[in-house]
Amino acid sequence: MTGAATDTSLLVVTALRSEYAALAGRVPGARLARCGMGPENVAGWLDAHAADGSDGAPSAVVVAGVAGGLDPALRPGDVVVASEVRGRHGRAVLRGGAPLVAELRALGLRVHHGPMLTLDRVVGGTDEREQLAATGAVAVDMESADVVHAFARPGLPVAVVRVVVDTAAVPLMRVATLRNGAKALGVLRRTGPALARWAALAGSREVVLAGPRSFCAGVERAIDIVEMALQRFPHPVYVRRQIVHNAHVVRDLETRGAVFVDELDEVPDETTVVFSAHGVAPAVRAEADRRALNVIDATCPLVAKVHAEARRFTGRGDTVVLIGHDGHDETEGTLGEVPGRIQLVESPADVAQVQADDPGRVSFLMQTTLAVDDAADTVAALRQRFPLIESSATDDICYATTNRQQAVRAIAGDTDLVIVLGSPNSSNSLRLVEVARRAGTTAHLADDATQIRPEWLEGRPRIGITAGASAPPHLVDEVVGMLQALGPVAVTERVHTVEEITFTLPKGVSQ
Ligand code: 2E4
Ligand code: SF4
Repeated sequence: MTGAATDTSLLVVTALRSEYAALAGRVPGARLARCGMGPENVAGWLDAHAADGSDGAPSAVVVAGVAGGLDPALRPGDVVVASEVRGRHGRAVLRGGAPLVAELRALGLRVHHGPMLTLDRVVGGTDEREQLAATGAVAVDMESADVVHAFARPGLPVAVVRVVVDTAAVPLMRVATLRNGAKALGVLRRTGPALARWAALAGSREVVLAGPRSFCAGVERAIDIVEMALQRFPHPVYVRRQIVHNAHVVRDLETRGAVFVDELDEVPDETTVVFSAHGVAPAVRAEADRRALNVIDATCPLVAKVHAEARRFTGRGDTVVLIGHDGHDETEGTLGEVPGRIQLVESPADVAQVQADDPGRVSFLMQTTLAVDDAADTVAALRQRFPLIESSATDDICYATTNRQQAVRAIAGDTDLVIVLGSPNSSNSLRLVEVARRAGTTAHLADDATQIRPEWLEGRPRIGITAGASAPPHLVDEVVGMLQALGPVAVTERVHTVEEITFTLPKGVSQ
């Protein structure tokens, strides 16, 4: 149970008098402390108010105050929630702070989640800031790592929240710093209630992982293709559309030299372009040929199968219906296979609009990532109107979509909340949320742990987790790690189906 929800004994540790004043009376139910500035004062405070619990054991600890910005993206007034602290005791990862990021962003604050560095001095010049930023630290303070070290124990949630005062662009000792100091303290004041809401999450939970979840064979192949293209061909390697609909996958490949574009007119001549897993219309291939681009096709073979059916059905003169979502990359590619010859229906209500010259010669295709139950309703409506309608011998909704939906349905009934990891433009991830909700559970989509709102978790001790076919598995581990940092967690996995499918790579990269 999330037992600490009402009797929270959150300890908020501040260093400066002004930080203390900013939060006094603004963190409901919390005990506020002032440890003084710098490691020596922290050590003295720890001795006097032992972190061993003799002063009253806290159920959660937040180190809160102001900081100096290192990452050039930071501006005065931005909030940093530390993903880890680095100091004289080494490095401590703070997984439990992630929901604070979501909560503070919901207040309209600019929030960064990254490593915080603790030094025993104030960082001065631009050069030093640049050197420290190069280590990956986003901000610097003088107390956090020491306080975190003193309170490090399993199951005790600890977070660090700092508001940026000075940056490389606006260093200390400028008149502007006074203004920015006041601004930062104003922001710090606003964080108070969120700190209390976060601390109320301390407690034990059960986690049920749905199996299968996360990457399918088509996504693994598509990512492998981009990675191999990055190894084999000059940079940048262009990718038309998101290789798969996941922000983490795209960002990771961007850092390694991939450039994502919407259309081929953004791709320079004589360069390499990868087509995304969702498939492309023949007109796009023709354009790439005409431009003599080095094309590598990452279309999933199961999407390519639907394109082949589109050619076969239209080729024999059928009226062809595609069940899919308007505007989706895959739908666009399949419709473009035989332009003007395929009619899109999104739901049973659309079936009445289908125009067929010969009702005895109608066939249908499907987008590979539909909700199986929704699609069945639309197929039933089509069959009612066209009793002789045909489809391919094998399902168009792919094995990975079907398996993930069955697996999430299997855990939904035994959980109070299902978290689906995936990006908002990922059709199959969105369908997992819908399937879980239809099974009677609260369900939310999150790109990663920093999008999980404390209110989702409140009063919900049994948490199901799954991930869309385009969401990397490490995101699931990070959410489990976040929950473990909030209290004891019993993790089980319920495997509905074991997947063994793999796809071979296309010629352009495999030789
Ligand atoms: C290609 C086909 O189609 P969806 O939006 O679910 O794509 P995503 O990239 O999220 O998942 C992989 C994928 C790719 C699914 N079907
Ligand atoms: Fe291919 Fe299915 Fe994965 Fe889409 S979800 S990439 S169709 S295996």
